[in-house]
Amino acid sequence: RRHSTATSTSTSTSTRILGATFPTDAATNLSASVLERIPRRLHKVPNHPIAIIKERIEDYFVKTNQNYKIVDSLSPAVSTTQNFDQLLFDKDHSSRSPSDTYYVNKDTVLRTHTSAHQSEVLAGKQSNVGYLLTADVYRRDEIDLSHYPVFHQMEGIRIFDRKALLSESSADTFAPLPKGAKITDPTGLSNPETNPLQVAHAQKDSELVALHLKRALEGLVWHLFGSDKNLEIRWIEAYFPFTSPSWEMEVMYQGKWLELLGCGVIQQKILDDSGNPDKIGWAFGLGLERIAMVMFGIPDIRLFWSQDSRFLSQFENHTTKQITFQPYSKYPACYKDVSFWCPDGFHDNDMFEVVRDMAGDLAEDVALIDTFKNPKTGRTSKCFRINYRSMDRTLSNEDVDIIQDKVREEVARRCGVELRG
Ligand code: FA5
Ligand code: MG
Repeated sequence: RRHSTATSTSTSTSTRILGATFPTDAATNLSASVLERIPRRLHKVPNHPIAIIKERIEDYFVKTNQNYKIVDSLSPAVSTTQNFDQLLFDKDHSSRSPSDTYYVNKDTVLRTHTSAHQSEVLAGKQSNVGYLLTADVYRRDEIDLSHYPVFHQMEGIRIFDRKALLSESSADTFAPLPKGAKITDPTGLSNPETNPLQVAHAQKDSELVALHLKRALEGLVWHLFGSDKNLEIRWIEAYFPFTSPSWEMEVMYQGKWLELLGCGVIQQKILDDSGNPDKIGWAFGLGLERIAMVMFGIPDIRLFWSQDSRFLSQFENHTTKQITFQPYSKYPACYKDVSFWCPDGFHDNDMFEVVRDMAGDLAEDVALIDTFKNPKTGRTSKCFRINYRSMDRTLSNEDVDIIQDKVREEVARRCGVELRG
């Protein structure tokens, strides 16, 4: 595995992340393009669309109960114990794979979700009702208009005293939903086969918590999108190792169902292990980019990282007017293909990462357009099409050729592929 050497704060034996030093080892798979994003903390940049959505969600929850604790400054470097084990992920769960997760070293990862902080914040007890935690999260993933290796999540947790569940849960004040609100929920409050209650929970307690959770999140969506009279939302069953029962909420956006969040009743073991055996509660995790793209009509996830005032200035008056993003340009795109024979263990995400490092935000999309297996040798060849487009200038064919050559060289060097043609 390669080491991170590309920022001034990294050497081949250690990496600095927000002032802390971590030794690197054979598990390290950080890339320069990802390390550069860590100090940006878009959720704390005034008038940035990610920060605007964060504040609107915080306002809503603090109105339902003023005791939520706000957390938004934790480092993204967390232990594998925090990111996976404390959340009851199996030892061989696929999201632990280095093709999906950035490893700082074998024991430390860049958090893949805000849930990584559940045990530590719950053990801290600074708030006895719950918290709202916003952070940048990191995943090795595909490249297109709605996927980026760094994005932002908000995690919400609400816990109740098990003995006072009824009174504590009814003390929260939810704004009524508008008449005619279009909400579809075929999932109910649990399903013994596909979405079970926990053995640790009485049915009526789990149902009360689930009802409170769904009511809180339906109210949230109407708080955020209430001016859209055609808004439609639906609930579907989901699975997470750290909640049961679990759900996802989707909204209808541009003719398709788009997943906004995952949620559920917190696994009692997590509350027990963090010193809260007398509590019961719910958790949700939502994607802030997803909401901002729907709410402001932002068409491309790369735009959130733009420092161009033609992007940022459009959000300055957000408290006084409703904002619809006006695209300021769509410069021409240029695509280039690269084909190669894959070695054993090659993962498409390894290729995507090379493109991120060599092309940065000039890569708009990378698509696998052809796979061929040679019947005689058993070797597999893949062809990827990289679509290049700048958000602020026209790229010349020569500019793109230079980047494409670097991509070819680097995918051969790092991934050990054999280039064709
Ligand atoms: C999680 O990350 C869970 N931790 C959520 C959770 C928290 C469930 C607490 C239960 C209790 P998931 O991987 O589905 O789940 O991501 C949650 C949300 O993050 C998604 O619904 C989506 O809005 C957003 N999201 C996920 N992947 C991406 C991505 N590549 N780009 C942008 N947003 C994403
Ligand atoms: Mg999901």
